[in-house]
Amino acid sequence: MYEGFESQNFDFWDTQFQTNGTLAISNVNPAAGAYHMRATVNAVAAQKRVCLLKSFPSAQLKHVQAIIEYANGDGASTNRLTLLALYPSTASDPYLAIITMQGGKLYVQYRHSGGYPRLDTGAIMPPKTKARLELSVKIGAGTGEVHAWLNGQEIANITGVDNSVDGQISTMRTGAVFADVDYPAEIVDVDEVRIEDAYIGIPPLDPTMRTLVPLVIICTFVVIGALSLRGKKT
Ligand SMILES: [Ca+2]
Repeated sequence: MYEGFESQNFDFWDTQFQTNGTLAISNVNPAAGAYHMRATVNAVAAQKRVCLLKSFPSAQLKHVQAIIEYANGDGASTNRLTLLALYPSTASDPYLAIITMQGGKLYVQYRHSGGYPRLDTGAIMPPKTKARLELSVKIGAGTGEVHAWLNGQEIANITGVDNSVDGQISTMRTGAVFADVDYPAEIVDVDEVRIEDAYIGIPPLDPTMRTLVPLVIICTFVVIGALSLRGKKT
């Protein structure tokens, strides 16, 4: 499944969370095409959830990716901003895996054996910079896996995961999936969302544009050809 927001609506998505913030279609600096999603997070002392949720048929293995940019960050670095997440079918809030930015660094937190261990990936995702984030979860009772990538580089490779207690993978979320109580005002831009059954690496940008452009070129030549034929007859 692919979503590039070129339809200028949220029809692709199942749920919009706008707790202490707003979601909008924006044409300011998209990653590809002309439009993207902009989550604006308000500077209030409360938890924030300003994100989109997509459901899909439950699966043992799922891979999601998006091109994401955040504007400000949190200088104090004590507050977390979750940008990409996969959830199970039997519980709506406890996640299977999330990619979280804190103080410009990326962390992966995941369901494992009744808890939620947190991995410091050591990877840096600076503000005002587009980053392709990818997250992959495989369900298993001790054979599960969690992987994450930043701009094509694998930053988390976690195996031996016990994450089967909550059921299969059935939804994903992106945007400001979660921001802590004291997280400051923020803007999160999301484009080029892909939900796949396996790792696909870095695909070309905006497949809708790639089919449109050759079509426009072909049509232009047909029209020019028709006009020149008409010109010869007279
Ligand atoms: Ca787009």
